[in-house]
Amino acid sequence: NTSSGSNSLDVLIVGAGFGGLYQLHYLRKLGFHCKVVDNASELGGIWYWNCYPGARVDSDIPLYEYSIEDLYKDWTWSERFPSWSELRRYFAYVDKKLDLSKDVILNTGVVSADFDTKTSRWNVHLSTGETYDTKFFVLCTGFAAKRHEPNFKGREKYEGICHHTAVYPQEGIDVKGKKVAVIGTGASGVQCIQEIGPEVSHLTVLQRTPNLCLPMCQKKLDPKTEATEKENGNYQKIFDYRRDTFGGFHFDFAKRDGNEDTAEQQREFYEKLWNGGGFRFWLATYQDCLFDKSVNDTAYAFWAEKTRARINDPVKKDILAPLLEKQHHTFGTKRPSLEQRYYEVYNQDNVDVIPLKETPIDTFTEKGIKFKDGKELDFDIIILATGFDSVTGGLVQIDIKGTDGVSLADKWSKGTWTNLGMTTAGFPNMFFLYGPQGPTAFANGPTIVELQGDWIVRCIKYVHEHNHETIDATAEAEALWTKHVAELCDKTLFPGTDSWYMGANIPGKPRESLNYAGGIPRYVRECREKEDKGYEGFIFDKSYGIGKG
Ligand code: NA7
Repeated sequence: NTSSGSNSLDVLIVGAGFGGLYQLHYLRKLGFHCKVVDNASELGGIWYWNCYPGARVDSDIPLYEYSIEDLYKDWTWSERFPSWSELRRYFAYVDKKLDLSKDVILNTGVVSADFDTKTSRWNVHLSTGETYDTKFFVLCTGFAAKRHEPNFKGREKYEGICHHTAVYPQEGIDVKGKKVAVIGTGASGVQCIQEIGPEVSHLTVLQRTPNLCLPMCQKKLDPKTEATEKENGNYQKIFDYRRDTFGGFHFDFAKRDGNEDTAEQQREFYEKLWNGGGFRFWLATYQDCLFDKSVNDTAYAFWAEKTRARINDPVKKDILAPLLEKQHHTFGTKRPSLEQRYYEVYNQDNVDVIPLKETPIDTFTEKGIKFKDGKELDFDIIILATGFDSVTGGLVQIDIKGTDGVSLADKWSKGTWTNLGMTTAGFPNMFFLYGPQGPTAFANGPTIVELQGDWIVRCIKYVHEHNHETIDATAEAEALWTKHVAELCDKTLFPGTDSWYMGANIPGKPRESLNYAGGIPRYVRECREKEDKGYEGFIFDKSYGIGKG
């Protein structure tokens, strides 16, 4: 225990989602005095905020849950891809089992933090005006903690209801019989559109880029079957296996290239992946699909054929699922979303789609939106499904100052620098997970927060047991890791697509690979190697000038 007063901690953790609660549980078990701080009024992280109609997870059960403490044994999911409300109930269940809430400070934001070079401790300032001092500072803010609300002209004039999906009212909005616009067709837009389409009087979807959606193949789960699966050890097998696959799923890329198969074999293979549902068509496909454009083209053409067949109107068909010759981006280099009845919704007479690249928004008006072609549409409700300042936004929105007084936002203003995707030089005893330069983008949260979480917990334990005051990444190691992440990405097709993986969804954000593209097993091995060499690439008890020898 390194803390001394009531506001003195060993570890302050930001975020009460999967990542933060995992840290709390294991660090507390080791005897550390910890608190989690979160803006929300309940546990759940992303699942607290994202309660828009149809919000649900896109990883199959039991991938998307904790593998620890036999929690799975007494919890039964009702659907293969659970909704936000079921995930919220899951968090309440985990809370009860692990007795977490007593160490969670809710309804409270972390506003700023600065490292005191005299005491080698972090001072963390909360929205309540309180300050905590802590030896370790662990940011578990997730990859989507800062929403992106584009600066639409005239937004303030609009008098109807307008919400971003990430701050959708907890009590919901009655959309029945209303004229609604949804801007954005990422995962949030797709889920919301397919849910409200059948309820509203009119829905207008404003699409900038088509989403290359895959069939979710949702199904209700039978509790008896699940109980048998658990008894047979199949949940545990999946938990073990997810750590060994590229993306943390219970399937992996095929160990062959696309052109090893004939066109007929390819088709048969794609059909199988397609019918399996979920991300199989993305992450269990040919191993070179995200590397070789000619192979990727075969996947795209298959996707377009399948999808176009579901859309009746020829104009909507071209907007939503363009042919290969007119594709906006290669398949899988933007995260595909899983859909249930998304394309069928567009066959309803009351649902329109406007392609924003051809018909851009001019301004919001008092009653709706005016387009550059002069058309004006009135809406009772406008839903902004415009995504997030992903991966780094949640970290840099907190004013964190390191050893030389430079803020994290300034350090990363022209590009992100990390060592192992969990630390950054000049910010000693500070860790983050499910963030930049880790295997965040393809994978699912629980898998990553357990793997990175274990590394962080072991590192904190090591620092403590070896009586070190601080651990800090070296600038050299960080430069090497950052280069390594860029090189891995450059071999793939990802750099060619504007996506949040590349920071390209936010105006002015540096374009770079925010994601480690080497897959989970390689990532874990690389982190473990540094650890086994006594934390190679890190420096202990560095002198930071003032107050130190
Ligand atoms: P995404 O996937 O980033 O989607 C945001 C959507 O909003 C996307 O279609 C964007 O179009 C669109 N967008 C963004 N800015 C604008 C402006 N200025 N005008 C019009 N349209 C815009 O966020 P989600 O919330 O859907 O999903 C985030 C992740 O959460 C998802 O990947 C899952 O992992 C879970 P664009 O494609 O950039 O042209």
